Amino acid sequence: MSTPRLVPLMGYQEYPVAEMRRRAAAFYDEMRRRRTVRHFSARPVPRDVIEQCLRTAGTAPSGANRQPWHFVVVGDPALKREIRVAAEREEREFYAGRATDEWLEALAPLGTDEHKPFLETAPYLIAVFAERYLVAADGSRRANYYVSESVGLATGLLVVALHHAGLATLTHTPSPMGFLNEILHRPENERPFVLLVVGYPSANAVVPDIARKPLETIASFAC
Ligand code: IYR
Repeated sequence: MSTPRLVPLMGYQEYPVAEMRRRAAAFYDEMRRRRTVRHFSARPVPRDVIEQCLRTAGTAPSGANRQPWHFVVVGDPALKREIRVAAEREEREFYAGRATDEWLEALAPLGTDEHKPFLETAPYLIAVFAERYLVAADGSRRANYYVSESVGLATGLLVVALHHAGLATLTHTPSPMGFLNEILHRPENERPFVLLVVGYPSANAVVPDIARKPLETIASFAC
């Protein structure tokens, strides 16, 4: 058992209460503008911006600090096409029968269907993989902990970072997503988590007319 190595907390920044309020409100104003986008421009996005946003994703807290995530950035048109073909194959089955009527009814307000042209149009796809366990050199397995929670947090930070940088995203979850392991040559211990579509919205992008639940609905205070 190794002993913990503790160092002083260096990065923490406290603000006066008025400044705290201002920052919290300003950040909310920025985040409430975020919309999931399904109409992307083909305009190229600087790769270094994606890299920087991935660094932010990598700051997420994780179970036992295992950081059980891996991000594959796909910009190659041939790979994007392969992913589109495979995703649309699954989606066709989903919309034509695998989805329950109740599920299809829940999706109706979003106007989604099996056609996913954005998987080719958008300059980048980011396939997020969850590292379910680690494989040592001798083939033995080492467990990771709270993998979905950890990768969910990292993905959330990535979506925030990309929005903050001025890019649009779609959190896409073709189901099942096993084809991503094959196309992107990821090992068996990694499970596809989500496929993020990243780019500029197209000039004529439209979004569903839907609203966010108010604070009173999403939170209660036991104080
Ligand atoms: N994966 C399908 C269906 C879908 C499911 C949910 I839950 C959504 O919020 C949106 C879509 C698709 O991408 O069309």
